[in-house]
Amino acid sequence: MATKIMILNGPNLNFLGIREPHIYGSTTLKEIEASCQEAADYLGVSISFHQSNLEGELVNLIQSAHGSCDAIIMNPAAYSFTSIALIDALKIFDGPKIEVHISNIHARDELHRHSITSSASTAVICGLGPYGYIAAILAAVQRLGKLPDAVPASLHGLRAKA
Ligand code: CA2
Repeated sequence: MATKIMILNGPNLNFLGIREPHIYGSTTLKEIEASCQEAADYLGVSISFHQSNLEGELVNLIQSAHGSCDAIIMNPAAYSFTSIALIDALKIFDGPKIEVHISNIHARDELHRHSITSSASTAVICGLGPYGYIAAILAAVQRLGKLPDAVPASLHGLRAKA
């Protein structure tokens, strides 16, 4: 059966690329979804991509991943700093859970610095911009044992652009 990854996005991320581009860049959530789909197609895995402004809806989605998805990638946005409900829901899920933040939360102001949901995550990726989602897909597939630990043979000979 194909590997299934659920990608979740928390409150206000539907405004990515539209407001505050100096912090979050100019890429929209639709464009991030399209590049995640492209990466998933390339890897031969399937993704479902969601955004919700509602904490309970995110909890329901995490619960629905139990038994139906192999990994969860989540940008909990502001709920990163407040949500015990998301922590409890994440603990129910056995597979890899990768938390993503577009900005480097460690370099942000006091309010946006201390993610509590990361304690229930396998790994946290932050500060890479929208590429963080692609890095998270690769990491989730690797954690599931479906990509090698080292540089895959298919990348041997790959060179960065001059
Ligand atoms: O960097 C990230 O991905 C964040 O999770 C984004 C959250 C913020 O609270 C975290 O500290 C870091 C905020 C998402 C709000 O999204 C907006 C998008 C455009 C304009 C305004 C807010």
